[in-house]
Amino acid sequence: MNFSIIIPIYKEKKNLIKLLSSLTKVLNNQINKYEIIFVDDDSRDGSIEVFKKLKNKKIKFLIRKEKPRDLSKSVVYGFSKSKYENLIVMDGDLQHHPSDLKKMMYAFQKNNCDILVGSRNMINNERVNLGVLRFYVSKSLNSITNFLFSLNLKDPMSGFFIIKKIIFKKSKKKLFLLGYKILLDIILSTSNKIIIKEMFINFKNRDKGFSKMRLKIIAQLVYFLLYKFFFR
Ligand SMILES: Nc1nc2c(ncn2[C@@H]2O[C@H](COP(=O)(O)OP(=O)(O)OP(=O)(O)O)[C@@H](O)[C@H]2O)c(=O)[nH]1
Ligand SMILES: [Mg+2]
Repeated sequence: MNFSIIIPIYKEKKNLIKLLSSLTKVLNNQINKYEIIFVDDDSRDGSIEVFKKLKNKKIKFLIRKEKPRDLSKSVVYGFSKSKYENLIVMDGDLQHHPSDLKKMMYAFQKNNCDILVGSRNMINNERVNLGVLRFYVSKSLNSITNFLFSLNLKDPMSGFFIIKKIIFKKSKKKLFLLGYKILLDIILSTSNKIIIKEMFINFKNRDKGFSKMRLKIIAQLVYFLLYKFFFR
């Protein structure tokens, strides 16, 4: 199997070297047809310098100049530049660990699913590693989402997943494309019946850099859920 790994980043310079080294280690041991595409929303924090020094042709660094910056649009931009048939999305701040990727790629292949979601464990606050308030807000939004759209997903808001490119292409016209929830956006925008599997992943606190999660992002999510509920 072949994979394009899309990593949206905004001011993540402090995490890039560590991420690249653990990610390439996992991938080189696992598959030979892969590429890693970083989509930087014009961070201007020196991230580009990290990539200029690399001589690995499998790693691409794209700068998205469009304003305002947006995570979903960055991911889709990365998708549009990808060359392989299976797409992986993960965060660039090491909260999603490359070691989980190995298990996820294996499960994706074995189950022959359309989407494999790396789910944070929302049953137990300790394991999921979110702050208490954020944990309960996320958990409530998950329940509301499952109820509104008749889904049964443990973590529909996850930013760590593998998807067949064909499924993304079929959903493309209907995408809402705003904010953080590109996985849910794709799931709600495809009219075909798709096979989704979930797998628990480790999710740890961010060590370096800073969170871009803001109240605005939650507001965008509520707007997105309402829009999809009424106009899907
Ligand atoms: N291209 C792009 N990437 C973004 C944008 N906002 C966040 N990101 C990246 O998307 C990933 C997730 O963003 P985070 O800020 O870590 O969000 P989060 O993981 O939900 O929040 P924390 O748990 O607080 O870190 C990281 O790799 C960010 O650098 C954006 O507007 N554009
Ligand atoms: Mg993060």
